[in-house]
Amino acid sequence: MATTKVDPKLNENNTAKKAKTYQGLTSQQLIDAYRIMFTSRRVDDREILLKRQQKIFFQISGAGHEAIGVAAAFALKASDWFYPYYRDRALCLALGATPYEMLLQGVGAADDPSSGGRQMPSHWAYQRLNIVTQSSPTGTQILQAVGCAEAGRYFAAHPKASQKAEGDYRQFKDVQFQGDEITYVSLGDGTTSEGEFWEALNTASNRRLPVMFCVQDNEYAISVPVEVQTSGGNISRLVSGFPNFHFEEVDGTDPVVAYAAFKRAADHCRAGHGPAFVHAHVIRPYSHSLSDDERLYRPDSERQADAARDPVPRLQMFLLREGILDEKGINIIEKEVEEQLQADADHALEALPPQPETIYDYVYSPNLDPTSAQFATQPVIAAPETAADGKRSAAPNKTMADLINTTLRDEMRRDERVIIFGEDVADCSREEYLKQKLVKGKGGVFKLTAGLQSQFGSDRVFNSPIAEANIVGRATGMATRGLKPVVEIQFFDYIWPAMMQLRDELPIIRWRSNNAFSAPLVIRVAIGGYLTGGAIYHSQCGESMFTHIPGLRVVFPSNALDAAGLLRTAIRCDDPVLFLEHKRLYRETYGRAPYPGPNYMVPFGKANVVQPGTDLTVITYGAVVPRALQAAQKLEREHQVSVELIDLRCLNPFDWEAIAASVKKTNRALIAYEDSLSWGYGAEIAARIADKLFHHLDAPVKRVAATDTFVAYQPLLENAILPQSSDLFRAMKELAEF
Ligand SMILES: Cc1ncc(C[n+]2csc(CCOP(=O)(O)OP(=O)(O)O)c2C)c(N)n1
Ligand SMILES: [Mg+2]
Repeated sequence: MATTKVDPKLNENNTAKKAKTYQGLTSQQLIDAYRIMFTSRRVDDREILLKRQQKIFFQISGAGHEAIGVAAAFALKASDWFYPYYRDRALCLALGATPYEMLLQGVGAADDPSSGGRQMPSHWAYQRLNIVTQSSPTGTQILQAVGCAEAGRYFAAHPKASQKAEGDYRQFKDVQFQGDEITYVSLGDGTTSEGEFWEALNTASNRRLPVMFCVQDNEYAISVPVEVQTSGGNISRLVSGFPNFHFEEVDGTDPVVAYAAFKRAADHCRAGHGPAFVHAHVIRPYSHSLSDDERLYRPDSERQADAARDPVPRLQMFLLREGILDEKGINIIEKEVEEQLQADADHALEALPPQPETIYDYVYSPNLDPTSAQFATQPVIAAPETAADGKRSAAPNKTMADLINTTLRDEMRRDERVIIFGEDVADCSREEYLKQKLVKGKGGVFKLTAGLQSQFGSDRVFNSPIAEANIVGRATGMATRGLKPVVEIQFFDYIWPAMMQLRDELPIIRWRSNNAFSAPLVIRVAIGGYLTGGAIYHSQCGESMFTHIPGLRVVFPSNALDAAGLLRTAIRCDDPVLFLEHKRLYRETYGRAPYPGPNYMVPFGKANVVQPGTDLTVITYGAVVPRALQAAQKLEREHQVSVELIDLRCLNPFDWEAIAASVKKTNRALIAYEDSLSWGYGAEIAARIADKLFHHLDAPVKRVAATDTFVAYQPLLENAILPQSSDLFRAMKELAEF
């Protein structure tokens, strides 16, 4: 970017002192800056025109934020990583995105490199420029940027982990990293009100991560002024206590001043001292977006004061004053920009839209299908051992908890990209206690990760703050870079702070970027009740809220062997997976199994027929499986009713073929699940059976589930609320007799 010679045609008088630089910026860089800033403003103006002509469908501008974007881009390197927000048009242009590409997103073209027509304009994603796909929710990018920085640091410490490997997600995940890279993340002043912003500052500070936060403070969040958002009206004052940060508060309408600030900030990050926080005061000369009219809440006086600080004319005056450009030179640049933009707009308006039949592309990985035979392997059980006394003992049965732990261990050994974090998952954060053998270590509140930190080190297994969005957001950023985080949410009941990341980010990254980015990772979650005393906040289910999210695989094993096989598939596959582990099943006698070896996998979307039958079909999963089995066996014993019991194992995708084949045979279907009845997982299955198998049914499709309440503490109430074996028995009997 940095050329020193100024084109003579742009400045005939050539009054600039050639060698002079401005905070390190050469005359030519300042001319480049002007060209980019002017282009940025004119792309906005062009989009506004096109929107008014109804040729594009949305517009949000970067006006007033041009100087800060150019300054940041000039101070950073192409190999750094970028999580910009919608006002960062000038940043993206300065990094190498083109106006034509931006206009392609405006018209929603198939060739729009950011999203293939799936996202609004100014939702940047340029794979070649390390500009990671951005979305609309304010602030969701910030924790991901922290995770991105963590991934860079991890790969620098474990360079071999970046190597490609055949046969799993790594085959399709290129890893690039630089030892001294910086992750830039920007946001508006209003967005600092989001909790995730504070979670990100906390972790970046605590881990001394090379994250450059840029708050672009235009004093408004749509119509809400900064003093309403931020106590005291100045975010710099509030964040100043975070350790390890370098802080800058600058006039973000002056590219020279802003550049100097970014340079100092970048030096701090690159030297490994920690994150930086650049608070840039900017203006918003246009309304929030074309859907907003700022005259409703801002008087003319305020808008005129902003206009006096407009970065584009300001830089123009600076260039003239310094003799870097003359008026003719300015005119040449502006004319070139306008002509090119006209051509770009004409060209973009002719671009082809995406075809409707492509809507399902990239909901999931197009490369690796976790339902395929590649993920179906047989258990390899160790041969019986012969003891000294000649007695032969078979491989011992293991609990679900044991086999999950073993699977994690196997996969961490096999794949150095696998890292584990979450609440209490480490053996001991104060690792000197472990080293001195003063403590044994915890390894999870249910001990599922016990021993992993001790075996694989504290940079591969570590505790997170109690902040679920932090866990999922960071993991998403890491997975985008190619790591395979296997994170834990301690209780399903506490997953909700992560819901924004889980609904609006993680599962959509591939789809919204038209396959340019992806974040395959695993979220293990302890779920479910039947705990006797678990009460409301340690017993909930709620899986249907997640099976309703396209792009997210949802798995729910009922026994040790399936848990091992499905977890391995989850780790090796190329999609994000919510792996639900029923707490009651962790150490249950039911469903124990010998260690199936380090390559045992169960494909997703394949049900297990727990017992075949002819009279009715029961479709269930999780902790209801053993309860339904008990009921079915009793029904067989007492009433000679033969029940076919199907354990779905995987809820998204689910095994419709197994259900259909069974219902066609038995002509009766009962869906049993632990979650509350209404709008639950069984509703979808029941609707599909009614829709697709109507002519095969001899009885109405039935459901057994929890009451439409929460799960109570007192065991008498818990028993009444959750579906019991006796409830299942009664429902099966009624259905058989219908
Ligand atoms: C989580 C969330 N809540 C609300 C919105 C709607 N919204 C979009 S932009 C915006 C204001 C953001 O203000 P600020 O962070 O100051 O950025 P600016 O637009 O001023 O640059 C709001 C409320 C959103 N996109 N996401
Ligand atoms: Mg703002």
